[in-house]
Amino acid sequence: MKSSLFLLVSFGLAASSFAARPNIVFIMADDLGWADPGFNGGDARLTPNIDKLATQGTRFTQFYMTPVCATTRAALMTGRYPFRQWMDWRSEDFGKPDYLALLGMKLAHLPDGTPTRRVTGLPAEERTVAEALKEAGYSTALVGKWHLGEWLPEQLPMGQGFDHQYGHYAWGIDYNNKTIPHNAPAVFAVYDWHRDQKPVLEKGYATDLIADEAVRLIGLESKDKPFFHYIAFNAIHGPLEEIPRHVPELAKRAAAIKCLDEGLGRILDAIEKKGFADNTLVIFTNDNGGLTEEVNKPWRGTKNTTFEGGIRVPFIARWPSKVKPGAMNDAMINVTDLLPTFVTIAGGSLKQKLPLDGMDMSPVMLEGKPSPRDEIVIEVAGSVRLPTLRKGDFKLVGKELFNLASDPHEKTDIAAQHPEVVTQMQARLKQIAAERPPLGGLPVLMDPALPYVYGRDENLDVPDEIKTHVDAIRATQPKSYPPGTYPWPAAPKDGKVIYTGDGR
Ligand SMILES: [Ca+2]
Repeated sequence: MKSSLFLLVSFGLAASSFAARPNIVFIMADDLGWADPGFNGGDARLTPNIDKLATQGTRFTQFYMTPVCATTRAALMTGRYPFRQWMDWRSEDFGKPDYLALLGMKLAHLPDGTPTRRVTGLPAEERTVAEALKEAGYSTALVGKWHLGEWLPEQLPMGQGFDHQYGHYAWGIDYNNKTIPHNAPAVFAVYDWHRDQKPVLEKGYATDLIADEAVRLIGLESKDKPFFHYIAFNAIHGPLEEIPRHVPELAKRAAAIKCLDEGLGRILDAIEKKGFADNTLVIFTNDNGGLTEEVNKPWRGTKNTTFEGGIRVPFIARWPSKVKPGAMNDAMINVTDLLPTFVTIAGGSLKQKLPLDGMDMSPVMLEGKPSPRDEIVIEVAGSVRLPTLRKGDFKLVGKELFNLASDPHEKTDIAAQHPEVVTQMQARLKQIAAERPPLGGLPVLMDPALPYVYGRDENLDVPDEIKTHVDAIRATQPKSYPPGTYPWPAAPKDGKVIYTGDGR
């Protein structure tokens, strides 16, 4: 009696104060290919830490992100499909004439006639995973890339539930000089490196700095309060550069992967040293497929397509004694499922005004239960990519139908053999697309059209050293482009996109 009471009490204590509220460290790479980690056939010399993590946790082999950076981040933050906030469009697309033309829109102009970008971002009324975890008593931090709005304070990380912010707001930073070509309407450098939403001029390689900050923040945490750290490496998004410490052994892309892996290793060491490892859910994944089919082998497609190679990503979850080590699990999971899963694991509330598309996958991750999901809405009409729906084993990509059970590499279009399936899936996509809200007039314009620094308020008072830094970079940039040509890849057409540069 005495011993069973003791057991009950000690188990109850463990459940409520410790295991029930793990820290969550969510680490995401950018534009990594499916086949880049050693465990998926990549060069194992580049990814020893990623591969080691895989042996300590479960690899979820049917985890779906979205085809591009911003859409994945919107779905991750909200647990909702990105078309619901027009987040299937990226903020920078509203400064690109060729993208705007797809919406029947033209470039906006300031009163003085200067062409500029219409401001978009994740709407403030969305409840983010950071807000939900904060409500549940977690401290929250974003380290790295945001890409859900780069101008209005309410759309920046600290307006969306993060106690702390470090890194960049927009799509793809120069790893060393921390500027981004501001493609609205032309390409000029804008400074995009911030700590707690103040611009900071820092030397160093972005991947190393992101890892440094992640390590520093882990060092500041205690066992008294659970934490959610979202670590969004910009690696291995372009522009890729030579890394002095890896020259001449590694080419640019391989070096970027190696540095990412080194950063991950340092973060895991910090978690271990601080004694957090047993009570921390660590996830490593990637935001969308790589730029070429070669790096996404064996899947068809690339980033910015809805084929498997564009959306199916490596995903490892480690939580000692909770998530099975060294295992593989092919349960179907979507990025929208992360918010309800994290909030459930954290003992938080899923009651919210805006309905979730995501489902709680904690029974899948922790108990090996089957996935409750048999459908993923990948794209709907109004996106620049093909409307795409996964339903059971079937996947409709535009007009083509595939059976992923018998044809996982999407080689054979079977639409003609299954007209009734196509009709049903098209009807479902049409029904969901009707839930897309009106875009509205997007009346807020980026003013000035070419800021020194992203962040409307930050740009009001830019330190001179940053202005000098940006001016020096702009002096090296082209002043104009031939009429009708753009310094970014053309908008996707008929589901196809060709990457010629750094993966915008
Ligand atoms: Ca990306």
